[in-house]
Amino acid sequence: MTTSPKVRIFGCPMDLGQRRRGVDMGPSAVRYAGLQDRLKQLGYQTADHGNIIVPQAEETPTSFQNDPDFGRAYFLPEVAHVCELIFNEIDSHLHSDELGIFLGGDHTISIGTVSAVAKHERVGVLWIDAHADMNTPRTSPSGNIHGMSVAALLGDCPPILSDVGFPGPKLQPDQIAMIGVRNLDHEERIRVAKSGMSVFTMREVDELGMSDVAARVLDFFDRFDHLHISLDLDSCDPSIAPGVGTPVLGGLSYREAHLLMEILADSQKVRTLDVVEINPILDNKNATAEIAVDLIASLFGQRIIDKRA
Ligand SMILES: [Mn+2]
Repeated sequence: MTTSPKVRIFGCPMDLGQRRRGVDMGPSAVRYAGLQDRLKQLGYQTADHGNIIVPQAEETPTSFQNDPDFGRAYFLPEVAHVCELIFNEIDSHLHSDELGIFLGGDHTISIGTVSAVAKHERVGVLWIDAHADMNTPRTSPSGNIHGMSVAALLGDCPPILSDVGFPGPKLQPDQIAMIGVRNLDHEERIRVAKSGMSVFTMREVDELGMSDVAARVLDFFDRFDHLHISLDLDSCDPSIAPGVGTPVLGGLSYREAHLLMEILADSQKVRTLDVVEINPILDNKNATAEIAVDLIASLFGQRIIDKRA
C-alpha cells in the first residue's frame, strides 16, 4: 500500500505589503473554513506549521522610504525580514516529495514562498490575479510592496527585496504565466508588455474561454515537471469574493475559477500554492475564505464525478 501524499500548511499573516488592515487574519479564515478536513477527505496527510511571526503595524512606526533614486515603498525592511522568515521556514520543513500550501497575508509573501520553491528546481509559476504585481519602487504609484512581488522575483527590485533567500533573480520571465489580469498601472503596463511572460488578461478569458486559456497555459508550462500556483483572491469577481483589499470588477466567475483549478489538477504537476489577499474584515461571513477552500479542493483533485474509478 502506498502512503498518501503529505500537504504542509504554512500561515503567513503578512499585512505590511499594503495599507488596509485585516489581511493578516486570512490564514485563520481559511483554517476556519475547513481547509485541513477537506484535504483529509481527499486522502492527504496534513501538517499545519502554524503562523510565521509578523510584526504588528502598531509596534513599529510606519516606515516609508521615498527618494528619487530608490523610489517608494512602505514597510520595506519589515516586509523583507518577514519574507526571509517565510523562505527559511519553507526551505527547512517542506520536503521535495511533499505538497505545500502557503496562506497569506498579502501577496508579498510570495517573495518568500516562491524563492523557497525555486531554490532547488526550475518551476513554472502561474500568477492568478487581477493585477500583475510588476511594479518596482520606482514605478509604484502607491508604494505598496504587494504590487511588486513578481518584479522582485524577477530580480528587478532593489537587493533588499530581490535577494530574499539567496542573491539574484528567482525566476526568468519564461517561467511565469498570468491569468485574470485586468488592472495595470501605467508604467507597470509597459513592463509587463516588455517582459516576455505569458499573460492572459480577462479579455482572453472572455474571448477564448477558460478551457482554452488553461490548455494554453499548460502548453506553455510543458517543459516543467512542477508548478507553483499563486492565487490572489482578487482574481475572482468581487460578487463571489468580496473579502479582498483591492477588488476589481469583471473577474473570474465561480465556474471559470473552478474549471481552471480542475484542469490544473489534471496535469498532476501542481506542487505548491499561495492563497493570498483574503481580508475577513471586508468579507461577507467568511465567503471569500470558503471559496478559497473550495478552489484548493478542486486544485488538489476533488472531482464532481470521478470518471477514472
Ligand atoms: Mn496580487
